[in-house]
Amino acid sequence: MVRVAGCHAQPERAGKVQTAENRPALALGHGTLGLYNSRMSSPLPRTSAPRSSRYKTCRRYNVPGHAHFLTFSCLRRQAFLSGGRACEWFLQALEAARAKHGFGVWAYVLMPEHVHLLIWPRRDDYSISKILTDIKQPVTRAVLKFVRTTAPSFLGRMLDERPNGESSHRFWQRGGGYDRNIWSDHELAEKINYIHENPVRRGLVKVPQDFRWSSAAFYAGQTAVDLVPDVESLPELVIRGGRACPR
Ligand code: NI
Repeated sequence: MVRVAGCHAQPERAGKVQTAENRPALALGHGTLGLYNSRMSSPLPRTSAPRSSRYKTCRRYNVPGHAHFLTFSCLRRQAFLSGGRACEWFLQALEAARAKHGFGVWAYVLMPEHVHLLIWPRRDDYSISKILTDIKQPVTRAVLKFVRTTAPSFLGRMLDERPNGESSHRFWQRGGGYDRNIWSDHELAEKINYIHENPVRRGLVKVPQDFRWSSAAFYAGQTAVDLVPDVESLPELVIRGGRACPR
């Protein structure tokens, strides 16, 4: 079995190690605006030459035929995805991006403050950056429109003030997040199960399929789901008891 470090041990951007999702609860709640500003204000320049494999994992690799394990977070890892409304907007955006770019969605989970996606671009010529933009941008737009009209006080939590004085409202953490190419069936199965077990590890549900905002229920045999994953394009795996296993 190939051992793969958990995604949260990986950096979201060069120079900024994304810490575990069990970051103290205060990061998710109230009055935390700006808590991580000092941490985030001095990332290493992205233009620096690759010096380590750790850096390399942050690059966008557009390799035909390979699945991508993507992880990205809400601004300052706030729990913007803890409500159903934002999750529904996310899945609508994912559905639209899937249709536009022609990638398969193999697995996903929308955790309160971060997202894991396992996608498989079917076209030879694709751009993970463009795919991510088309997934994330509509969510930001929908949320901002909603917040501006119904809950303007929430705008402060979405305010991203940069060290250079510029500021904007963001739903997502700046940067592309974390992108890993999947090279083996073992790793593929491991990542699918890892994704689905996120909410269980967090204590949000007892079993993966009980979490509404993931593809686990479909893997467990339920078909009435918000977004049907493209499992038919997973030829090398078998699903046993809701878990993916290499053949
Ligand atoms: Ni996670």
